[in-house]
Amino acid sequence: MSQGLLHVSDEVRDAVAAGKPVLALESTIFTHGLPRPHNEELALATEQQVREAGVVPATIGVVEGRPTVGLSSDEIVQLSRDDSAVKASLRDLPIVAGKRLSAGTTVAATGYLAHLAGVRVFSTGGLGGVHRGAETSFDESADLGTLATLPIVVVSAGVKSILDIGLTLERLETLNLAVVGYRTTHYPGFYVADSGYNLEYSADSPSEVARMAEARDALHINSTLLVANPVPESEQLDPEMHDAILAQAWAEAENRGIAGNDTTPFLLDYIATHTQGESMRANLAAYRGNVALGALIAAELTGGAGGRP
Ligand code: PSU
Ligand code: MN
Repeated sequence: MSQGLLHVSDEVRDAVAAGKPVLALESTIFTHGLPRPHNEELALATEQQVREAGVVPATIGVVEGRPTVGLSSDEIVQLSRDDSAVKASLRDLPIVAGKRLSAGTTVAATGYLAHLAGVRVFSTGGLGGVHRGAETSFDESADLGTLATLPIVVVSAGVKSILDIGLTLERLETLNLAVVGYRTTHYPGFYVADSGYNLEYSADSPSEVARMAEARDALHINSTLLVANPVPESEQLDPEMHDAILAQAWAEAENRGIAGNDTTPFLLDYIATHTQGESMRANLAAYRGNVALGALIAAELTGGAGGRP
């Protein structure tokens, strides 16, 4: 289907129309988040994981200017290998479309396109948030403001500890973004199960999350329900190692005078390099867990895997 510019694959369109469960997945994770060839392996394995759960995967990105909900395997491979693919947040979509560029979509852009296509649940790794020093840099991800306008469910493993987690949680409150921990009231810190910050509420099952989303919709509240799903403790980055490496990474960034938009890639690269792959392992485990939970929530919201009888 093409509703004008937006392309929705036949499989996703048919599943949405039939009330079958669909799970949205982002593409920045494989265009910009992970090194090759892990990136395309992960993207394809994730689609397979969703299918095995009886849910239709809707990987979302921009292919040669065309925003697409339900990328084909070939398109996923193409984007994964494309050096010229850019990272597109919501504000970039018209520009990349006009310029016929290919792009990985951020949480903001992916959530927006998912909602346009009628997809209600979206699993990602880590959300964007408020950067340290934002009180002078104003650097806050557009993910937050955008999710405040989208009545969907987003499952993440929290935000990375390179962000200012306390300020991020404050902004979520200001923006009316509800956050529930999945079986925990400890807000997860992406690489680690517990960031040290607490949440007011937890949800104990996919059906409880679905009830909250249905109540939100019944009340015409148009903001995302965020589900914070911790990486399993057995697969987290050792918290002591995590804290030590993060402190070193910050010190090194300051030493080298790294600032602004270069800070995040530098810190992530430093953490990856100095944990001998442990952070990557935790990253992948967190993502896998979010995809599994998102599939269960999508199934609950449509009356079970395979859709309503
Ligand atoms: N967090 C991560 N890794 C990522 C991202 C977030 O741990 O790759 C990506 C997501 O796509 C998120 C985006 O939506 O970065 C946020 O970027 P920005 O801060 O530029 O809005
Ligand atoms: Mn930013």
